[in-house]
Amino acid sequence: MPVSVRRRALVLLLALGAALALAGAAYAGNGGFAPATPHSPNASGINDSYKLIALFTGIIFVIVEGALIWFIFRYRNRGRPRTAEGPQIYAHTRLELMWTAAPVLILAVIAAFVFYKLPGIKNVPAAKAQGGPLVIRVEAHQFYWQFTYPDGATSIDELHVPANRVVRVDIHSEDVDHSWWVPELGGKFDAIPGVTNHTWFKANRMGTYRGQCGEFCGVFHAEMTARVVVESDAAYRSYLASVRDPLILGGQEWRGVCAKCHGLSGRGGYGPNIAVNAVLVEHAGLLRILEHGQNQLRPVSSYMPPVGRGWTDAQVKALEAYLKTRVYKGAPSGG
Ligand code: HEC
Ligand SMILES: [Cu+2]
Repeated sequence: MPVSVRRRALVLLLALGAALALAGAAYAGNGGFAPATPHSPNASGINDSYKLIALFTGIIFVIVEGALIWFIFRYRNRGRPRTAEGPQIYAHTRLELMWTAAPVLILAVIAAFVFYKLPGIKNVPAAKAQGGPLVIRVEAHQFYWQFTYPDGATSIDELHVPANRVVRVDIHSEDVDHSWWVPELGGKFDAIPGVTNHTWFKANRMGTYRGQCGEFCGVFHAEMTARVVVESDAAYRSYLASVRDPLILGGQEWRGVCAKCHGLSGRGGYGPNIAVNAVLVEHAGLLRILEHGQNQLRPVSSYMPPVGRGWTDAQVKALEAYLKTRVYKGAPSGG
């Protein structure tokens, strides 16, 4: 191949590569370069800090890369021999002072701004007028989120809260490390066994906010999505009443916990077909699997975690009610 053709092919390849690399960003929201639009004061604080840092780094990027390109053209070779020495320039005191002081000033501005914003991001507001924050216990499990409300009700993978209410989120893990993250409602917080982390939010707009486990936690990590549904006070209260119904809660448990591995109808997927397995309707056996997992196949090629560790009686009963009526397809034993 002649050199010019080879060079053109290289340029074309690089352009294609760049187009591919940027395509994903272009299709994402916000042009893919900015964080999700915040809908909670703490998320706004994070977003403001991001913007300030992006402003400085953006300006520095343009200046440095602009100078680089300018120098490449302005001082190009022009047929001089490779060994020709350029002019030796040194000691421009004012310039040297400027490029020493400017970065120090920029870093000081960024640090001051972030420390000024930090309390508003980190500290849970007292919310005295609302009778204190609404406290939600978030439990991370392989591979679902469990939410416990102040009245003891639980829901799986879907958290409901009233709009404009300060919500304190207490984050735990029952097995391995996970990470709680709903970008529109604030930062990312690790869920670590034996440790309780706290964050908060106050959603200023009704709607559904999507979250995702932010820490690789096993085979079905990608299925560990959360939805935060922000709604009116009345809708929130009726939701709390609805998950008291064992079939509603049981359905959430089936879809959010078991079906991710065993398939929606229980006919198998990553886990075996269990639709006809009598363990589903046998209290002691089911309880043992929920608490200890199930790993009999040797060598262990597939793994069932102890998915029901820490479940309350009401939760186990709800699952049993659902399994009995909606999942189990075995012949009735007739006693
Ligand atoms: C992370 C994937 C995963 C999840 C989640 C999961 N299972 Fe399993 N399950 C498995 C695998 C894999 C096996 C086979 C394990 C083995 O025997 O080695 C299994 C086995 C079983 C068995 C067969 C037990 C036996 O002795 O034949 C039952 C019943 C069962 N699971 C029920 C459930 C129920 C109920 C849930 C929800 C509460 C659930 N599983 C959640 C992966 C999963
Ligand atoms: Cu996880």
